[in-house]
Amino acid sequence: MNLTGIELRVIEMPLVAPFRTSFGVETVREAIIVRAVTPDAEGWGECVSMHAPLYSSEYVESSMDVLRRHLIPALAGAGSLDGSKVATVLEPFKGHRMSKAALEMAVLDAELRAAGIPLSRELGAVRAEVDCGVSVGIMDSIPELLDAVDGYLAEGYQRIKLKIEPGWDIEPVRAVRERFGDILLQVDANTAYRRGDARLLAGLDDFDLLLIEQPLDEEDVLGHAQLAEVVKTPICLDESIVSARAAADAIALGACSIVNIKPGRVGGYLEARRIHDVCRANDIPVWCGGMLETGIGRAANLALAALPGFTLPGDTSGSNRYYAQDITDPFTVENGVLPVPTGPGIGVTPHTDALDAVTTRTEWITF
Ligand code: SMG
Ligand code: MG
Repeated sequence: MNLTGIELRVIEMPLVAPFRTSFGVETVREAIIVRAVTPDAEGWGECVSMHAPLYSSEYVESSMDVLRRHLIPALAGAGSLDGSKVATVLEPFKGHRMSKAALEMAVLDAELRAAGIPLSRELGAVRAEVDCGVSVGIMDSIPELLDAVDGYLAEGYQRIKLKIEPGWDIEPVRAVRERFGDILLQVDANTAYRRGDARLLAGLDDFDLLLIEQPLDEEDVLGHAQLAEVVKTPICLDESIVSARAAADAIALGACSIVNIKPGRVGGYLEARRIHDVCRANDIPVWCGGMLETGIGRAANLALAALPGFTLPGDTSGSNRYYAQDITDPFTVENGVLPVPTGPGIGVTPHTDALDAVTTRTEWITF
């Protein structure tokens, strides 16, 4: 497959409500939409880096820079391309996995659309719909949190994830457990704790949580293994798992018994599938994380979440949890599930008007 060129668009989408985590408050999702143009089809990708390097080291401007200056020129010089070749061509460049993932996604989507194959089939999906959970941000008060959780449960979400940080952990978890009883409940700390917090975190064992996600620093894999000796609640890793090798190492070390898979964090959907395979071979359940994606990233995440090892509900929520107006047809949660797209490639296409309305700038790079 020969590419004609690649378009990069920076978009800004207002969130329906502020989303607060241990690393900051999001009110607008700034992201990059990638369009890979070939004579036969156009493919779409979404780069999940955020406006500031707070979740991980990447951020929108670093992604734009590395894409235009290094990654896209390397692809342009690589001759005929398909999705499976992208990671190899980009391998000499260290890091920048979210940027690489967006390019791979766009090229893979173009290839699959041209061939008429859905991404879900290409990845090995076994389900037509995906169980949905929702990630609930840190709130100003417990009553406000209980209202938010109540609303999501009424919408049918099958599990609730609470964002936690020191000072917002035991009490909100206790309040949600007491008020809503036997729901599927888990927490995510986004690296907000230190090894010395093991006793405090063990206090969460009273609440029968599915998992504690990424309590310690991204690089502190050994710390997570030590924590897992003290805390009974299963440890799930997010930020630390940047590749299939990192997953295999973390599992071997006993640092996690569950893995959150985010394609952007690991360099793409093909590496995400390899992580799924490593985890499945080790009997480690996985679930699909979220990065406040537009309908483009959401569609592809649903394809991934339909693989057999995704046995826990993910952060794949309905479009209305994020955006009043998405750039694709919205995904609507019904009976706690979202449908896996069935069309070729990622199965959705952004609406030109909606995409234009949120685009703040566009760059075109000819191959
Ligand atoms: O897409 O629903 C979503 C967000 C889910 O909590 C979520 N993501 O660490 O898992 C995580 C966070 C990272 C992004 S927070 C702005
Ligand atoms: Mg997380």
